[in-house]
Amino acid sequence: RPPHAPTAVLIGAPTDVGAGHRGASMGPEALRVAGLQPALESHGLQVIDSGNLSGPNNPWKPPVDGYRHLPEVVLWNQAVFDAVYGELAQGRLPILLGGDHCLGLGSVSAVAKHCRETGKKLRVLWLDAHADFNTSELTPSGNVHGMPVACLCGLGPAELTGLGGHTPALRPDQIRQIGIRSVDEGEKRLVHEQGLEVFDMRFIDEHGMRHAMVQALAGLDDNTHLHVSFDVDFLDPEIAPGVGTTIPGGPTYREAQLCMEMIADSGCLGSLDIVELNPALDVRNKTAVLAVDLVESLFGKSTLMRERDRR
Ligand code: EXY
Ligand code: MN
Ligand code: MN
Ligand code: MN
Repeated sequence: RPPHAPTAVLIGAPTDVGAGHRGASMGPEALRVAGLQPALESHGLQVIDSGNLSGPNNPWKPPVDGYRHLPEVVLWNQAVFDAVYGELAQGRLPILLGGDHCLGLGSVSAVAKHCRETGKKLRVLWLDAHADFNTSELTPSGNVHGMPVACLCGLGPAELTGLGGHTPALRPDQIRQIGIRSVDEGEKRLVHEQGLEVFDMRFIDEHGMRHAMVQALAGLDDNTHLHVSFDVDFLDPEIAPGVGTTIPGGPTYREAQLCMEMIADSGCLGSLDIVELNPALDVRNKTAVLAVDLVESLFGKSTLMRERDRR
């Protein structure tokens, strides 16, 4: 690692308040048990584990006005926002350990505010089986983990869209979605309407992960902050069963590794979410171990040489 590599900080957010299954609240501990910190340290990275944030319990109630647990979702996201923003302000690289993907809202809102204040460009890579672009009108479930990208683009309740004091937190052209293969009907229309750039599994089948990533990373420069929001259900359920919403036909082990390796090669990674890991549905913590393995690649572990040294 270059000597100026920032210190990474693990931030646990043990909640499943935005999910449709219980158990993602155990994600942070499963990632620790799988050895996330020593794995990153073995690649020369400095890592601090700041422990877990706290927030309300999951009331496990039906939707109200199209949202399940909106007040609790707001409180958790405020805690995540404050923690992620605080670490970025200190020049550290925050790694959010979810928790379900509703927390991407707090995390990305903090990154967006940091970038506005420091004059950095922002690119968000959303690695997911789902587009997470529902609204209270479109959602089939009311689960807010299906809505964070829409909220970040300003479509959602003011308590969530205004988390960082600037609505919208993101423009759709700052986002690239990768691995998508499950989008609800109304959600699909909204994704097209908003012009999100989506590298879905059909694209990856036809053109390959390499080409998808070349395009998703196009235009990055030294002044770009790259945020990766890694929903573990991005991965094929054959290799990653420990998630609440398995969707078949996801990236294989090597496709996922290549995705991470190419992000590492960009040299722009500035923050990361690891979300939706559900140890209650896992098999001997193997999905957590796989997530750690992939995150090592994201931070520069590679079998032989990095792309820039290859030439
Ligand atoms: N689209 C479905 C919904 O909105 O209920 C499923 C969303 C699952 C979201 C997951 C975690 O990325
Ligand atoms: Mn910074
Ligand atoms: Mn997601
Ligand atoms: Mn997902």
